[in-house]
Amino acid sequence: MRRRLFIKKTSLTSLKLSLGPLLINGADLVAKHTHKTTPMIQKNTVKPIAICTWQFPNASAKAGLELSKGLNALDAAIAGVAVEEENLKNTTVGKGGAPDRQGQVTLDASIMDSQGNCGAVVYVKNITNVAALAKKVMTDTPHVMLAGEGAEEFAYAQGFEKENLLTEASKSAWQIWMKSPEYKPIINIENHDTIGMLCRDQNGDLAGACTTSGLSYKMKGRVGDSAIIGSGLFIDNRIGGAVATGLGEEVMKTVGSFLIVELMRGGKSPQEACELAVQRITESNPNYSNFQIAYIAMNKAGEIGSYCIHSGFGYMVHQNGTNVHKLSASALKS
Ligand code: SD4
Repeated sequence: MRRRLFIKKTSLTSLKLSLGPLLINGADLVAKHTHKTTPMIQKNTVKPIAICTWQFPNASAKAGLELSKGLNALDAAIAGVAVEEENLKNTTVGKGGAPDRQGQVTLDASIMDSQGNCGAVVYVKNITNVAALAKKVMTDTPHVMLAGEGAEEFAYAQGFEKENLLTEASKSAWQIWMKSPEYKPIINIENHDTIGMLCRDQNGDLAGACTTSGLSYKMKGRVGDSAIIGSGLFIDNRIGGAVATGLGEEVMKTVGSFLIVELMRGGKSPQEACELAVQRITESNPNYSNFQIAYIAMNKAGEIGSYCIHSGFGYMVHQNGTNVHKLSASALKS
C-alpha cells in the first residue's frame, strides 16, 4: 500500500534506496532493438538527473547509472522505463499490465528527444518494451505514431520478440473484476503506476519517455494520454520537460505536459507550472475529487516540480549518486 500522507510541501521520504541488480546496459537495450549503437556523450560538464513518476527506485537508478556512464538522455530514459516494462509485478506498465475488459493487454508509449523529435505507439499487443519501440518509430519511419497491428508488425520487423503480456496474476484479477464488471475511472491511487521519466544528461540535454498499459479494464480500443505527445509527455530542450500520470482523459483535454512546458517558458518554476496545470483541470471539472492526476516536471537548470490532485503520489529523483523518493504536494488532503 502506498502511504496516504497529506503534505503541504514536498518532503524526502527515503534516502539512498538500494539500486538493486541493474544488469542490462542501457546502450545494450537500445542496440538490441536498433541494431545501432548510440554515441556516448564525451563531455562531462553537467550533472545528470533522472526523475520518474511513482516509487520506482530501480527504474530511476537504472537511468541514473546510464547517465553517469555518459549515455544520452533519451536512451537513459528508455533504459530506465524498461525496468518497469519488464517488471511483472507492475500491473499498469508493460508485461504484467492489467488488460482491457476483454482480457487483452494493450500498451501505449511515447518518447521525445532533445531535438524535438518524437515517437509513439498505441494499442500495442504482445510487445514488452514499447518505449524502445516508440523510439524505433521515430528513427526508422517517416511517422510519429503507429497503432495496433501496424505497430506490432513493425516491432517484429525490427527484431522485437512476441511475448504474452497477460500474467496469471493479472488474468485472475481481471476474472475477479469480471464477476461484477463496474467501470469507474479510478479514484484509487494504488491503481496508478504508469511510468513517465525525464532525464538530463551530461551535456545538459533533456529527453523523456512515458509507458503504460493504461487504465485497468478500459474499453477495447481505448488509448490514454501516455502516448500522446504534449499530453503524457513533452520536452523542449531549451525550456524543460513534463510527464503525466493519472486519468488520461483529463490530461488530454488540457494537453497537460505541453501546458507545463509552456508555463515554464513563460517564467514559471516547474513547481508553479505543475500546480497551474492541475488547477486547469480542477477548475473545469467539478468531479475532480473522483480521479487522480499527477505531473512531474524539470527545467533546463535541473529544477524539479510536482503536483497532483490526491495526496500519496510520489516520484523518484536520481541525482549526485543518490536515489530519493519524494512525496508530491497535492490539491486535496487525501
Ligand atoms: C492512462 N495516464 O492511460 C494513463 C494511466 C496512468 O497511472 O497514468 N495510470 O490514462
